[in-house]
Amino acid sequence: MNSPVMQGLNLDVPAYVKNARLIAWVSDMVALCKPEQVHWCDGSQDEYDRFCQQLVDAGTFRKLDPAKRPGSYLAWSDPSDVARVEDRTYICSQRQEDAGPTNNWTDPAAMRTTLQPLFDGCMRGRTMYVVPFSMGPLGSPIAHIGIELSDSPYVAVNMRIMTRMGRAVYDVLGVEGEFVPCVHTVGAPLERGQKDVAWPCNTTKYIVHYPETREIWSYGSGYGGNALLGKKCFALRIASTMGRDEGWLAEHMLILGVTTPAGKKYHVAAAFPSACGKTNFAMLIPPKGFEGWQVTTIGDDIAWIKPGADGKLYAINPEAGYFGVAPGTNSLTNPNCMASLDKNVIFTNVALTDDGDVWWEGMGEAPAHCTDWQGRDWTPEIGKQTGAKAAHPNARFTVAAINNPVLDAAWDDPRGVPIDAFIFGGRRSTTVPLVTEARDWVEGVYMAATMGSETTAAAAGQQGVVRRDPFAMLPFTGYNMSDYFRHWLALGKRLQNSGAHLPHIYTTNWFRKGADGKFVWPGYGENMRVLKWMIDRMEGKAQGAEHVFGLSPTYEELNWEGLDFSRDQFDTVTRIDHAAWQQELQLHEELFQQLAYRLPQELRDTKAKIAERLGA
Ligand code: SAT
Ligand code: MN
Repeated sequence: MNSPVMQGLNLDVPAYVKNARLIAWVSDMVALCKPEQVHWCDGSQDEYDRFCQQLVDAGTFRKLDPAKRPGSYLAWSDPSDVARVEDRTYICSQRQEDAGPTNNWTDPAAMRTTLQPLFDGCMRGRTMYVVPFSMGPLGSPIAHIGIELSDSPYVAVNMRIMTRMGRAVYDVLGVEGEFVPCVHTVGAPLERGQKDVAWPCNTTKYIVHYPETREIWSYGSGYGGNALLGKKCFALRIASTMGRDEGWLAEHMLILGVTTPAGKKYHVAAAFPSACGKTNFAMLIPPKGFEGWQVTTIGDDIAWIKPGADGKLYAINPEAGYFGVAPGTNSLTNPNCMASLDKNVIFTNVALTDDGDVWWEGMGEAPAHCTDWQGRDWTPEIGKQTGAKAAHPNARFTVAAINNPVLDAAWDDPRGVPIDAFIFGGRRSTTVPLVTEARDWVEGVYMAATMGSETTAAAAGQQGVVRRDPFAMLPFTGYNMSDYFRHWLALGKRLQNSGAHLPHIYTTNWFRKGADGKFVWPGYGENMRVLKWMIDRMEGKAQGAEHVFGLSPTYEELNWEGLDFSRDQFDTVTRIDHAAWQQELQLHEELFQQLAYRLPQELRDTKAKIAERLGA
């Protein structure tokens, strides 16, 4: 009745905002969500500091010890709001077949009807933050603009780290520029005089995408990819449909640069499922035996890739920061990451030490006492007895890319970097060898399409179950998965026909286990050995050995200097067990049946060839 809007809430549009479509949309959303006020974010340091102080005052943030973690904060979420909610994530295309069998689909009109009453008044008593952001270097031909309206200041400060956020976006947007509208609410309106909680959210959650109109509507969660809408929602689900329509790729890939001792530089884009060490691989430190090699980071999670005029594929990192998994990160597994976290970090759901710093499982020696992510006393003894973790397994850090000591000089280059190879990495304790090179583009697409993975903590639900995760994009492809495979095949064909030299395609599996149930491959920096073999292949220095579905290195072809890894161990991580592969092909068949509608014939043919070789 007495909502500020009805009283004529002044939108207070800053003079530098000139986009009529944007102003009209904000005005509509204000009328719908009925916030108490509107704040147009300028992205300044001063604004960031004020928001952080406000979050401290509200009990959402704790300021960490300024000597130990300068400029850093810790947030603990509601225990029910700790990860992406895939079963509440929707692709609402006009036709169900355009969402395909791997996405939750609802008719867009029906979904709008469902969401309307939820969003009506959802921001009452709160501020609506208008967050302008560029995914990718400002003004890059590969970049795109989004505007997120959110009632969460936690989202506003995280978006400032994760994207190029602020005033300059409006200069690029101009009067007529295009943007992806993203509306986010925690779904917890405040009645007059009602006291807020530290982590407002709602038990009802909806993460909704309308691919045709390129809109994102998110309701009820304040966590990660549910709420930072530039990330999985825009940069993968919506962008993948933009890429399908416009002839480019939006992929769940890190991008790294490798410089050889001879000074030659390669760029690799690698897809791994969430929480499978992408950040570690992107910041890899070459081990002993690799003097003169250097790995530099362009991105750690998402790549936007467009064909250039020269027929090469150019990639940018649409993000400007890292939202990485904290547990397991330490100065042995990822020293560069630890160095990145020494200042100006937002931690979420890690433990608080008694001296005002943070701790998580796998960081190093446990403190004698700390406060766990739910605010309870935690000691190693309590952990042992109750199994309680000090940090949530999906606890995260948010940090700017510029904190990374091995940030690539071209990470912010609007032209992007030319991709020489793609890597698709599954997480499998059996069957899939350490590394395989596809003999051609179609075989590579087949490998990526049939990738399997054991599930991780990045999504709510059961962990450790094998599911097919094509291209590590199962939760992120915003349209029909078979059409997505077609898109990859068509792009390859188009580039090949134009005479371009296509990137090599590899699959890796760092996660094979031995009879004792332990990982056999040491991983982390040692992955450099595999990376070097790939480069040797590109330089024609390694032959590899062909097998039923590709080509893998011989023991002799890897540089073992500085690592004690026996021929037997190598055999354990590379052996191709024909019986296991017969079963694996059964699982590929199950996937192909699920995706039968519009599944490209080339993939069926490739499978038939593998089956034939296996049978022979
Ligand atoms: O989607 S999140 O950014 O919350 C985490 C992930 O899946 O990598
Ligand atoms: Mn990810």
